[in-house]
Amino acid sequence: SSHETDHIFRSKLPDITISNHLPLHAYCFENLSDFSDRPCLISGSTGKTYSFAETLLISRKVAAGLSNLGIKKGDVIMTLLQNCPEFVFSFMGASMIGAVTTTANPFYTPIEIFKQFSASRAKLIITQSQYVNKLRDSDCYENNQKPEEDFIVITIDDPPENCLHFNVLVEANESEMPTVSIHPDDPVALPFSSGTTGLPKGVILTHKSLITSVAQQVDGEIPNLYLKQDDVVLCVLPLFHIFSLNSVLLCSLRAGSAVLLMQKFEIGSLLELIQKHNVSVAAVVPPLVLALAKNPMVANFDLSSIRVVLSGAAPLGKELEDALRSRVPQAILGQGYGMTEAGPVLSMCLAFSKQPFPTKSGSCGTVVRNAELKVIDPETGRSLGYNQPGEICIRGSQIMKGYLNDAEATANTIDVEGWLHTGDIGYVDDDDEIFIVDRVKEIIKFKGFQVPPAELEALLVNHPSIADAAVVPQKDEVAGEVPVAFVVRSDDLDLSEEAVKDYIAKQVLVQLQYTHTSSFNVKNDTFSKQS
Ligand code: AYL
Repeated sequence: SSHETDHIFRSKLPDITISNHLPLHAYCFENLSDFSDRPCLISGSTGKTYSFAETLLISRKVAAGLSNLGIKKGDVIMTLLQNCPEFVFSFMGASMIGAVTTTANPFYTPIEIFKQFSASRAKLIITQSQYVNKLRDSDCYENNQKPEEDFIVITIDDPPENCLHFNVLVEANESEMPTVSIHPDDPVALPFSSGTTGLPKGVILTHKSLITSVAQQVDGEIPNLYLKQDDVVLCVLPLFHIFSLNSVLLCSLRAGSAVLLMQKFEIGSLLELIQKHNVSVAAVVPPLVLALAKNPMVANFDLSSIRVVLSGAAPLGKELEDALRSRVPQAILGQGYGMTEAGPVLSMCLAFSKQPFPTKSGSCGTVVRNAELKVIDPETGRSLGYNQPGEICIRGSQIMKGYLNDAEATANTIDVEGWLHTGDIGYVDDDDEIFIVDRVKEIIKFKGFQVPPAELEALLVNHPSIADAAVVPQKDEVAGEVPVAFVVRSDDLDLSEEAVKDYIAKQVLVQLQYTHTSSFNVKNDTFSKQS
């Protein structure tokens, strides 16, 4: 598979100059003077709005505040937050002092949080008071796993004992922010992902990778994802996941669009907020498309402000896309295809462009500009041409620097020529549109979230009465996929299914609470009637 014979796919849009020499915060706020008084962040629950100028100022104060608490360049902070303005101030503030944010799911169990916290060596956690108990859970500290160093806990609401209020950050004097020199290859975000195999690992995303990815979407004369200053972009997908962090938050900050923050997904308040704030761009995952397409409540609301629906993180069926189209006929529907390790966006629908191209339903878009994509035969590694399915590989400045402290996993994912191997099987059609048809990696996608089978298998075989276990995906109408475990009992022939479920539920997040309501409703309201 000599690279001279590689068939390389590229965007239909020309390459652009990307300011990826800047630090991420400087890039995001680079054009701020054009729209400094426009709304930047809107809190869905309180209606409170922060302008771009206010968002920048508060982020600077938080940067100074973090520095006052001893956070230095290269240090890691953890956000354990639902979507809220403080998430944005924390992430941008950390970037300003060269610190790195690892974003964790607040619905995680104490053990899962602890694993990410200790692997990332975070020095400070910013969270909500309701989650502080999870940080004190002693179960995690078995086997001498107790954190070596003390860590600071900050809450955005009334702080429990031994925690600080977020105000200590916001009240800092921004002029006391230290000047740090940031290199484009310095890390700025550390999301966790299991990639193509094994357990969750820290994914090192640098200033250069995130800037490149954002620019590939929203920069240039003809942006691939055209966001305008009068757009209101829905941020209901969690910011701890790279889809929302990158394609919603960072892209909107760069483009000058307002971000409507929703703490959690609930169909009624979602529809109300779309109508009230005239949401024009909605980033969604397939289970949310299902709710919007099928929930009867949708008929009672005016969704005519929506001009773009961007679905990503899991396959979107053609039927579902068509069902949504009948609900929002004025909107352009399309997909983005990403992977945390890829920075994250590999491809984006070209109907979202400032000069829209015709696109097909079911496609994941076209490879982003300033990047190379190839499709290889998984057996031979040989690169394939149009319409031939194989493993999708991507190369460009947007991809991760590597996995944290895991050179082996990094080398297994990014080859010596710089190609990142996704573990996804797809093809590129005659119009340069990408279609994903299968997956060769060990990952289950539950509502767009990763469920690493290796993690569940490791927990299962740890049970004294389980000799062996295998976890596989099963198709599910609402969640896309759900994990199913096959278990071999060792001695205890009475070991019940319920006991195994309880044992797992104590250790890992089993059902994501904020999507639970919706799947429940959708099941009851529509499937029984319509299918
Ligand atoms: P991770 N269609 C099918 N599968 C998809 C799609 C899609 N549109 N998008 C992601 N996947 C699967 O790290 C695929 O298997 O990132 C991929 O390797 O949690 C895996 O999910 C990666 O899972 C965007 C749009 C980010 C999407 C994303 C993806 C974030 C998911 C930004 O604009």
